[in-house]
Amino acid sequence: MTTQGIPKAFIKPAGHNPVITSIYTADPSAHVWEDGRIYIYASHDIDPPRGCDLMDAYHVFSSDDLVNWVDEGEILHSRDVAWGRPEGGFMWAPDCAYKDGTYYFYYPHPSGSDWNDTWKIGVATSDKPASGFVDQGYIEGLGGFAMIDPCVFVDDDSRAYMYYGGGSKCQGGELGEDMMSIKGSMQDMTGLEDFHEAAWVFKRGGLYYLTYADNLEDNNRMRYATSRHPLGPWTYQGIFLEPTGCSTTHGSVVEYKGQWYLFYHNQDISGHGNLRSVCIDSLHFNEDGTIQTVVQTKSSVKPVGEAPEAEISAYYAASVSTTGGGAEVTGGSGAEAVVRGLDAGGAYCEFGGVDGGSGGRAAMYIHYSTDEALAKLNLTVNGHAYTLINAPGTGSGKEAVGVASFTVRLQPGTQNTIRLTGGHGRIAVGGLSVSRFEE
Ligand code: FUB
Repeated sequence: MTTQGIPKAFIKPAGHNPVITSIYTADPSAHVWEDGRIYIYASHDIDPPRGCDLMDAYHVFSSDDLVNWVDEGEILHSRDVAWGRPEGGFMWAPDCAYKDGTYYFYYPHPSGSDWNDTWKIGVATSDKPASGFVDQGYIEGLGGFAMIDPCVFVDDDSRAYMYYGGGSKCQGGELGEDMMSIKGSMQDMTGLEDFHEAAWVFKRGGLYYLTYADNLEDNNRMRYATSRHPLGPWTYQGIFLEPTGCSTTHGSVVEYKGQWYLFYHNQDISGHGNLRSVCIDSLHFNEDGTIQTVVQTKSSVKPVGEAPEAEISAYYAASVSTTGGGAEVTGGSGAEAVVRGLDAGGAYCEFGGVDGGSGGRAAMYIHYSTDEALAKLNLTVNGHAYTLINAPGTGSGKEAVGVASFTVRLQPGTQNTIRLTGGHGRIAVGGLSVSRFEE
């Protein structure tokens, strides 16, 4: 094992859509918090896909420049929800709000095996934006229809409003001071045309906007309506995101560093409607406050400001001693060494003695190359198998210029073992950078 030759931080030269590539993420709710960073709260599609029922957990991603995103790790899993569906899964589109030092994470989840009739809005809280969330139960007294896709909007006067809905019905109501109860009752949001799901509310220049997915079969679009009051009545305004190629659509509109953006998902990496990926594009308003149709780009948005380089705690280079089960090392014994043959059964690349510091979250940056359009790796940490990690194509060059990242929890000390096995396609692994989070 070596900690020599730590590669320079891997800043992407320009933006790309999708912006999150290492795992499949959907339903992005973006927020700018007091630390000036922007955070995406996303749901997680499970590979291989099987509908939306297996969606098991949420990840948070943060950025200073909209181009370089840090996977902050998993913040809540269905197994952490004591009141939840016994079989787990169904961790659908979430949102997060901040009030008086506490982050409130809202997520839809069924409380029973009969998932479609038992939706609840769960709440988990933390004093940090991207870790430490603990489930607090669900909001009592709601029910009666598909209560999915909660969105919480906190107004300038600190009053907070919750919206949710699926199956053509959208409701909104004011949250109590505790952010976990409803003042009065939820009411129907009127004036929306062809509402399907994915409500999102924001405010600009005194005008409230409610965006949502419509019902266009297998090709949902995003529509919006406006109002002078956070709970409507709403005036329908039109479509502002045409089909993305994915059967579902879901997004959030946010201002960051003086410009407006739409966060949404598509299926460009996978070609599969249940393996979605988060994208960002610019959003522009007309002088009368209406929204221009968002242009979906491959290049995403330009970086806004400087992003600090990733701080790498240690780098573990691939070598003969990291190789097993029939995998082989090529490229010599130095920084150019790569482990190949991981696509063969039983082959692996294993980094032992990985330093977890005092224990806790650490980002794994896997340096790789692949001439496949999309290769995949299995990541196992201390015997625990995580999700498949995507490794998008890097071309036929031999250098490990690709970086796939995933944040896990490490044990304190140097007894951590990270094992990579093939998940799909030819892939060469050059090394592993580990970046521990300061908790
Ligand atoms: O991701 C699961 C569901 O698909 C969401 O709750 C909907 O908005 C749709 O994106």
